[in-house]
Amino acid sequence: MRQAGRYLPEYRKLRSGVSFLEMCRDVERAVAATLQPIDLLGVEAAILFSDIFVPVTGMGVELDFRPGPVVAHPVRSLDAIRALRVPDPVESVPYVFEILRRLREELASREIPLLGFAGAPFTLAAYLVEGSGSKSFSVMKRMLYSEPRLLSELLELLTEMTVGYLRAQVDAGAEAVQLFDTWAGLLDREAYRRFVLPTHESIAKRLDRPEAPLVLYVNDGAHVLDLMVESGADMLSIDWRCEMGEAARLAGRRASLQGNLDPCALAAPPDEIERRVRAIAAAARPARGHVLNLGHGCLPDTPVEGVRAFVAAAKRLGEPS
Ligand code: 1CP
Repeated sequence: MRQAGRYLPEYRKLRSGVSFLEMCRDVERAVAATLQPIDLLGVEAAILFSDIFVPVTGMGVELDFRPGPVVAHPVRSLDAIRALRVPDPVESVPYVFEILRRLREELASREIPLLGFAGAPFTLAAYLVEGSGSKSFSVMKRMLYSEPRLLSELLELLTEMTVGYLRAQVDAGAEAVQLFDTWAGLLDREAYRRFVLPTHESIAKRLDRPEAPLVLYVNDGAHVLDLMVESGADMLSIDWRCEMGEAARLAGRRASLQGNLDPCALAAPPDEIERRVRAIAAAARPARGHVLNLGHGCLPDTPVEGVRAFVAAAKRLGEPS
């Protein structure tokens, strides 16, 4: 989840005077931003500071952040899709792998695991077709229903790119990788089965790095939890709307779970945060494994005190209540 970011005054200071993409390319600043939540909040894993759109810049797409991604020329035709390249990630975005190598050096002595990540093909396609974030992504959904083959071609290309990008992250030191499918939950089960599941299955199969587990997050995905299990991902990151007990029942021995406190619940008093953390952990007990986390990323107005209370409650989980 986005654990660095604008809710932290120290992040806003580090980010001042540069654009977001410049920050992602600046190895020193990106390493510092990754480490901030470890040092300031005591979280027990580090996630690479970058964005799901960084590798897309290497495909020949012109984009900017205002503050979310905005694509200069939305991709809506066969010609536009065929003009996209699947680059060698190490050549097109070398700084990502430099940041990972530097982080592994910094984190080794602290015994903090390092996560890499990528946007899932469907979510990247949604922004590329729509041109920016949207509530309903109706332009992308129009393509899905009126020109399904066009969308499939774009998804295949993005799947190819994502496999290479995640492999290169593991080779550079990522110890687990998380795939973020923020917008796949907009689809019904039939469309999800046709357009989303094959991309997850293909990535899980082709990543072929058994030493680095694949974590799959689908936002607003309560209606597709069983299809997330089908993907072959090692761990499912559960959206905050899902019932953890139900997820544990569906995943069985096939996948571990991560999640899933509502990030807005970080505004609650510390004892209420603790109560919720304990309820999530108890519901996850039957699961093959469980990593306590939020059920989506921190929002810019997240109270830092709430994040601290969450981390403290997590660390007290072994103790009696
Ligand atoms: O102005 C700023 O400083 C930029 C804010 C910001 C940050 C801190 C953006 C713009 N991206 C990020 C970092 C980021 N994004 C990480 C790094 C890990 C970390 O710092 O903890 C990760 C994993 C992401 C993932 C991401 N970006 C997703 C998938 C997960 C999710 O949150 O659903 C998505 C959809 C994006 C797109 C994006 N990038 C930034 C924003 C504001 C958005 C979403 C808004 C939109 O759709 O318009």
